[in-house]
Amino acid sequence: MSTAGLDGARDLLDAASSIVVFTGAGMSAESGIPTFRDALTGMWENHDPMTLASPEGWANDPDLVWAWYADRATRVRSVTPNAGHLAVAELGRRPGVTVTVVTQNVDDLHERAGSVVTSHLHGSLFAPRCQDCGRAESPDVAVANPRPACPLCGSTLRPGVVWFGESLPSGDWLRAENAVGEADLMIVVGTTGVVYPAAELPERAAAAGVPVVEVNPDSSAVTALASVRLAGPAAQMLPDLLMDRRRGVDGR
Ligand code: BJW
Ligand code: ZN
Repeated sequence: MSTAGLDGARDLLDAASSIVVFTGAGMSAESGIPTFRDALTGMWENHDPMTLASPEGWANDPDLVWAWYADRATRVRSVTPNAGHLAVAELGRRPGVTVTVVTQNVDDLHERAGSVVTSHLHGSLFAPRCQDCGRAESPDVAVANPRPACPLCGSTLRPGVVWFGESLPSGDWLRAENAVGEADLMIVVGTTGVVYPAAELPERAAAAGVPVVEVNPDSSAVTALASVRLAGPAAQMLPDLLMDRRRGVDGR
């Protein structure tokens, strides 16, 4: 690991042609979405997100768990992408580079900033489905509380997210694995890097000799794998990383 900073990261970016941007909750923090491990705010502060985000939590109290997700979906709808999301989208429009966005986040802020998201590894707040027949419901249903019954079979709808112990959506996972296998640079933004199998992705890149740039104000499990760490918030560091380095000199 080194801390060569912005110059080192820009050199890696200039040399790269196939970039995976792998994001976690810190990516959306400056949009006003609490990170997963900071999620104990307001009326939810007496609840453990690790319990709410589990099949056991759902089985114990689906009304409570649904209300938590409806509240989070409502909050996401009320905020906007931050400068970090916009920088990732801009990177995706750069000629000569392929950018694959792989996110653990269940919000839609990358899409609303203009990125195509290749993998939502942990699902989406806006993809409720029937827990029995699997019928997909409209995104608007995600903010309804109490939850309506499945119009097809009358059973219970559930949030379209991936809980602990559940498998990741296979297409999303395969596309992420393939992109990492072909990448020559990985940018990891705002994740503690402890939830598997997602956390394998930067491990695989580093093991294959692919440079990893980490953007995170705090150190994480990714830090030891990173060639460069940009120790700051995503909404500041990502636009700085993409800025033409001459701009700082000649003011263009
Ligand atoms: C900033 C910032 C700023 C702040 N700018 N940065 C033992 C060993 C290994 C694995 C396991 C194990 N025991 C069990 C497992 C498997 C388990 C797992 O990994 N557990 C670990 C916790 C140990 N994994 C699973 O169960 C997965 N499925 C699976 O393995 O299937 C196979 C299987 C089947 C059957 C049985 C067993 C296995 C599924 C994992 C699903 C994770 N789901 C969640 C909830 C999604 C829905 C919801 O949102 O409610 O996904 S958990 C939660 O963690 C969420 C996140 O996507 C994920 C990762 O969190 P993330 O993004 O890292 O966020 P934070 O909050 O932790 O960190 C924020 C970071 O941002 C920090 O670093 C800050 O510093 C930084 N930051 N501000 C930049 N402005
Ligand atoms: Zn149904």
